[in-house]
Amino acid sequence: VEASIPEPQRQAWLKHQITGFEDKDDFEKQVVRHVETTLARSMFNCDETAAYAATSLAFRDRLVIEWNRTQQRQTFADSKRVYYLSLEFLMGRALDNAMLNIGLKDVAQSGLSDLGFRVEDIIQQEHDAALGNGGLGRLAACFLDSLASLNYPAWGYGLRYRYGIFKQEIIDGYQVEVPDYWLDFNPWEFPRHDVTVDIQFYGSVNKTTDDTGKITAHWEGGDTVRAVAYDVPIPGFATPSTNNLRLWSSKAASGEFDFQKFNNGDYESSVGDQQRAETISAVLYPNDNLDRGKELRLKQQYFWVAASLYDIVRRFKKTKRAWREFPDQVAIQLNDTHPTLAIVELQRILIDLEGLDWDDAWSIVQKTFGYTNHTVLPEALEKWSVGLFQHLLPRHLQIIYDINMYFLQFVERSFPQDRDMLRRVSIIEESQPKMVRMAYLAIVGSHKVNGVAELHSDLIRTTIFKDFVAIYGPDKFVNVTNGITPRRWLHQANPGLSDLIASKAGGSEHFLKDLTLLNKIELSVDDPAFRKEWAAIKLANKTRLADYIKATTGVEVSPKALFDVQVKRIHEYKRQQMNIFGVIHRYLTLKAQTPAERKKAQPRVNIFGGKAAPGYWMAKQIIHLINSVGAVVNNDPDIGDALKVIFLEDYNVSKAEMIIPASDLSEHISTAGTEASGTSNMKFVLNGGLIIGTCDGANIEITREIGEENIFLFGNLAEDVDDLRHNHTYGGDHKVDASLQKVFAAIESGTFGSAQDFSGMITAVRDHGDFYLVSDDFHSYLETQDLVDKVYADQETWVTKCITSVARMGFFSSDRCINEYAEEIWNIEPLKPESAAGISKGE
Ligand code: AZC
Repeated sequence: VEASIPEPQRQAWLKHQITGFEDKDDFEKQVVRHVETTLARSMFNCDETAAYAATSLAFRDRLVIEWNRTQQRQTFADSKRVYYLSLEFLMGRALDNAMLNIGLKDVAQSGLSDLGFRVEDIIQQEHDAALGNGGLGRLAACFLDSLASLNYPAWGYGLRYRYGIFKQEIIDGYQVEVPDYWLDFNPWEFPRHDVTVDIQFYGSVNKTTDDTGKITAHWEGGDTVRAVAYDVPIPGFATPSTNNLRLWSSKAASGEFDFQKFNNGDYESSVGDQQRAETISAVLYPNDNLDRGKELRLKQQYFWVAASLYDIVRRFKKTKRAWREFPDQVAIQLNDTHPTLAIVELQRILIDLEGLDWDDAWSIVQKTFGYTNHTVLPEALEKWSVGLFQHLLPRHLQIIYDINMYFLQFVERSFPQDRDMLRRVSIIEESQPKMVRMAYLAIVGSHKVNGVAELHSDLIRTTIFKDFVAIYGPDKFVNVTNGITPRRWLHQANPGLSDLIASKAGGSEHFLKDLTLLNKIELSVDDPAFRKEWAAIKLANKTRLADYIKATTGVEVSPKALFDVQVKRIHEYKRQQMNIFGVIHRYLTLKAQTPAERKKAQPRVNIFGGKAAPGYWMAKQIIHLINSVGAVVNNDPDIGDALKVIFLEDYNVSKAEMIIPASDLSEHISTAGTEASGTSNMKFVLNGGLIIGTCDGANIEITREIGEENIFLFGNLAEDVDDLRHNHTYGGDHKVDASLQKVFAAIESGTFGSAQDFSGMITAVRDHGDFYLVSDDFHSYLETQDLVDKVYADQETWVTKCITSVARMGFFSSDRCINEYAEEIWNIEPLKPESAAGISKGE
């Protein structure tokens, strides 16, 4: 490519190589330039918003230079790339992350200070990029950070929603949803109006036969919608590698509105096509762990998958390789079943458009894809009705039927005696109406299927995908335990602790790239000076959160109290209801005590945060109860500092960065076997908090790593859940724990407002089978909370547990996790820039 440019031109270009700022002076110059020229402002009207914009643009300039180089390097190297397809990327803020990953935050800090700003205030100006619901979307964001930091040639592909996850307001104790319009000013995206793909929907299929008798399918007619690429640079930490996240936005293929209709006075429908097309990427579906089967969602999925595959195939074809080499150049990871149509789409491209034989094409497809499952909850497993498919994607339905036919023939040959097997594993569920089971399609079309923590991977092998293990053998099903990026979740969120750890773990930030180096701090566990600093950092983080609580809720909490935090999406399986029942129990106990006894109690602040899906009635009831309990408890003069109950509005990534470092105890208390992994459990422990939790998800591996003396486990085990549930319904009367009955009695007597408002939560436990085993686990939960109080009273023991736990958390870096994917599933190698030693002081 380079050779095609004449020498004089090349010289002219090379003479003017752009460089980013390197020092403070340079940084200030760039900020001033952006304020004055890009933003058309001056020092007289540069407010914090403008200072944020200009700072971001100065950093963006640096990023873009490395981003271009990285892309060129990857193109020249022409080695295998991985494409991470995710309908959600919960990125949070970008500026702080860019400053730290590039290693120039201190430069920005002093530069901004010269110009009259505080870097913390500037960072706060940024709107979160909230293109995700919860764990699944945040995992994708952590993965992008690791992929870039480890120099893997990798692209993310997603949708550019105009509205991310809604903003939550709490009004009179109820959740109210407000749209999150976040694109007003977003310096982190680059529209690529020249990178577009036209995507087809509806229409019909015609088949033609050529002279040789070969049949070809043609998908014709229907609607076309245009996908436009928006690229977001993803900086690696302490490396120049900067990867690309490509998000697709939808618009009308024709581009203009209908003049004919306009002239005829039909103003509204003249822009109708435009609006209909733009609807596809307009909003993120706000459900976490729930599949609603809405047509627009399937449209989103195909739109995004087809655009991404077109892009990937286009890039591959430029290399002029033979098709059979495709899997040597391309690995595609499916983040849950949302992108499963990519399997069908690639098969369609290969057989309908590129003329390959079915078998050759299918072998390429299977080698290309890997599928990650994130849940065993039946209500979250995607199914689409055959009728909807037939209407929207008629050719894809035919291909799915063919995939299924060949698959079932294979199963029948292997298991001739098990007739029922065919019905059980068929990609088409013979229900009324017939449904396409997306998880089964994803398994059949991939070479590896993984769960996200050991227990979860065991569960998928032995329950929901059991038959497929029999069919394909055990090697296809692997575990890759989730991880988190220590850059955002320690270095960025908790700079005080990060610096303290750096001082003990080799004196540099290198531990952020090799998190196992954390173990060095265990040598200092008895060092009084270290312990004192440790405690001071936690207190400072708690004080900052207490100030925030005061500012946003008006409630005064003491930073000396035990901060007990449960922040995550509100879901019955995550059991926030059990937590608030426990809080009520604590309140009733305190009320029954004398003032002298109350004085001796361990003061607690119970902090909740999280969004309920707008249509999830029970989750909304839980939010309402938490707020109602808070309103009573926080204003009860008998109680004072002994107990406070806080609901923090609009939990998101940037709030998590403040809340997590301030916790003493966090709750990960799902019914055993329901939480696939959890990732905030890892974040809390990494920030020096302890966990109260069930034997579920990654809690189990956290326990193995940090030692069972450092975690408060309670409750029934996954293996007993089925029997317990069965007993609730069929085992005679279901006995509700006595202390839980007292809690119910208090709610029903109107202690927290109208009893009727909360009757659903009570009857679910008492009368409707208690599916999530709240009653079964309640006693052991309370006992364990009492133990927490006792241990916390002895601060020396507590701090020892915290330091020891952090020291042993090295395993949970998303770097380890990504390396496992790279080796076991993708078969890709890092592509090191010449100067990987890099642009940061980190290495
Ligand atoms: C979540 C799981 O509930 C959570 O346990 C896990 O840590 C996370 O994925 C990342 O793997 N799942 C989802 O958010 N959604 C679905 C559909 O599984």
